[in-house]
Amino acid sequence: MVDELAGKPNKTSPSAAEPLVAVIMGSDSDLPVLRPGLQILEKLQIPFTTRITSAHRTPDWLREFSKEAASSSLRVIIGAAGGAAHLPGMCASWTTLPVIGCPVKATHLDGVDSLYSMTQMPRGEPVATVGINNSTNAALLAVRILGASDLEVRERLRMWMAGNEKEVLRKDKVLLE
Ligand code: RP5
Repeated sequence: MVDELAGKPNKTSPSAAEPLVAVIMGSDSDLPVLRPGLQILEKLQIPFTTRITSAHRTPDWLREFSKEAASSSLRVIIGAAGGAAHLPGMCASWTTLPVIGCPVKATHLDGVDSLYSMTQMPRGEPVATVGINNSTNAALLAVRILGASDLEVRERLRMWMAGNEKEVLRKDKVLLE
């Protein structure tokens, strides 16, 4: 699956000289779950980077990445992992940037293990956790964080939400026909 990453929104998205969001994951097997979120970031023109930073297979790399993140262009980190998903929690302990956890359904426990690993972070190092496999909400939360200090991003998000509203109302009318 690593080949699939090549030339895709891996490393840095095409429009992104300076990524604002990092989407880090425990394994390339998490990538399919992350695709919808990456598409949202692309649609809303948020420069992002994707990296594989396994907490247990490449702990030194995760530490290095997390420690350097705040002094780079990055403003938000999305951390996705399955199983005993300590990736975003460990990342949060090494950075002051906001960390969003995206639990991945990867084991016989259907992602509940990952959800609890992220949402049950002990006090001190928060991980803002979204629903299991919900990379869409992880991306949208990242956009909202960026939008809090960027009017243009906020406006793009507002238009995206207005588009959703229009679409649901259109479907509602279709049901009546
Ligand atoms: C976690 O273990 C990864 O985030 C992934 O969700 C899960 C399985 O990883 P692979 O065995 O597919 O690499 O670390």
